[in-house]
Amino acid sequence: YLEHNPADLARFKAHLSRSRRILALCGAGLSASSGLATFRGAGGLWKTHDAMSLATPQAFTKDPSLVWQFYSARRQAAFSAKPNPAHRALAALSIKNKDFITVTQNVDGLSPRSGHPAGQLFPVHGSLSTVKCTGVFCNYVEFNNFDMALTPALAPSSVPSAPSTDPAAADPDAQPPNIPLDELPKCSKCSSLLRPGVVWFGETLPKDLVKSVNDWINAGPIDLCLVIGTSGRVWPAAGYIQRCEENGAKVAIINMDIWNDPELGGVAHADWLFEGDCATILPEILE
Ligand code: BJW
Ligand code: ZN
Repeated sequence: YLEHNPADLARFKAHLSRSRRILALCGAGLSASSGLATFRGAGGLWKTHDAMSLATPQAFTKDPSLVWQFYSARRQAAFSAKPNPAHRALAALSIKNKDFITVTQNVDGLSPRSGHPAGQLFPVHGSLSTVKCTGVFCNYVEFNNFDMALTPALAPSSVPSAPSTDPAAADPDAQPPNIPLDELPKCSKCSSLLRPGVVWFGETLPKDLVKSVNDWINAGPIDLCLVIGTSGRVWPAAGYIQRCEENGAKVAIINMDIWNDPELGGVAHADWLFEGDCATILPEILE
């Protein structure tokens, strides 16, 4: 990997320079050096709650106050965060190569804000900057820019802080207050409860995006798949790695923690393993 095997880096760069069709699959590690917490491992806790268990329709039905406060804190954290050199390296490669697409599982909006061309970016788990109606017959979706608190009860001062990558900043005992249902965000069309415009476990990914990614994958041989800052455990996103390989792609994994995570998706097949912070590695290997 990077520091230890310069020959690998040279081989990677030679392959990259010959590559035309490239797919990057990104996860929370891409935004880690922007200060946003990942889901698994360090930083995967919000208050005493496991971030993964809050990202479900069941959690929202059971305790919408808790789940809204989690997402409100995440919205504020994402809005104040800045894109890092890894986002910018992907944006720059996209501008240079129109046959390069990025499938991101991240909902933080940092890739779009880094200047990543929209047509080459597929945020398959939705976005923190949209909210949608939970009403059965209402399809209301609203773009809601982050600096506006959704309701007074969710204003920054009333909401506990976002999950933090700094363990010292976390107060493990602090519990968020219980916000009454009628003080949570409501639909302006039908007054049902609004929810974050993200994809929870058990829900289908946005059909139009999935179709576009499938069409791109099926359009011909693929040269390279970059797996960046993701544990590769969540489907169907993780499946894109193998689908690229089946279409001929070589696989490069860029991850902080390759050796401590034996289950890391795709590792067994990878042609290159670059271990470290992708904000350092990507600008170096993609330049
Ligand atoms: C760094 C770094 C640095 C840190 N530099 N690296 C097939 C098999 C088994 C199960 C299923 C299957 N098909 C479907 C399922 C069920 C389920 C699933 O996948 N379950 C598995 C967990 C077993 N999938 C679904 O339910 C999906 N829907 C679906 O398939 O619909 C059809 C269907 C329905 C019902 C039944 C069957 C089919 C939907 C998945 C939605 C996931 N949603 C979330 C929440 C989004 C909203 C939010 O943000 O809150 O998406 S969950 C969470 O996980 C989030 C992430 O996008 C996603 C992936 O996590 P990610 O990004 O990989 O983060 P981490 O924390 O896991 O990893 C970070 C990595 O970065 C680590 O490796 C670090 O080492 C590394 N790192 N710092 C480089 N600086
Ligand atoms: Zn509605």
